[in-house]
Amino acid sequence: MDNKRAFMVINIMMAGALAVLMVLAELVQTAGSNTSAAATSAAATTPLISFGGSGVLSYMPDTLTARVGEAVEWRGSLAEHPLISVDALWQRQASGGSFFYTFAKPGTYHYYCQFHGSPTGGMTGTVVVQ
Ligand SMILES: [Cu+2]
Repeated sequence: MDNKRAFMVINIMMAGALAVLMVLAELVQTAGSNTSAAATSAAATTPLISFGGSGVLSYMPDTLTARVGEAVEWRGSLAEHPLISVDALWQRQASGGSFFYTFAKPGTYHYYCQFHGSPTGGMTGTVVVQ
């Protein structure tokens, strides 16, 4: 095989490999979008706020939208981060790893960590109920 022919063979092989890669990338993308769609619908059924992981003094997400009559879950160490409602809907919840609250009326509800926040700042969060 001369150099010219060898070069052509390599080119054809590269084109084939590229086509395979493009098909694989499309498959991965499709699988990825299916996974995120499933995660989105799961999040829609269980509004979740997590907090206090790895020394992070914030709530994730810091603003959550929920529906009237839907239970919202706060998941984290309530002993290290007692949860206080600014509107006095609930007070310190020091037991267990989760706190659930169902909002009965639409509105904007603010809350904070007793140790690392206050009604006006620090470790705070908001639930918007529609
Ligand atoms: Cu805290």
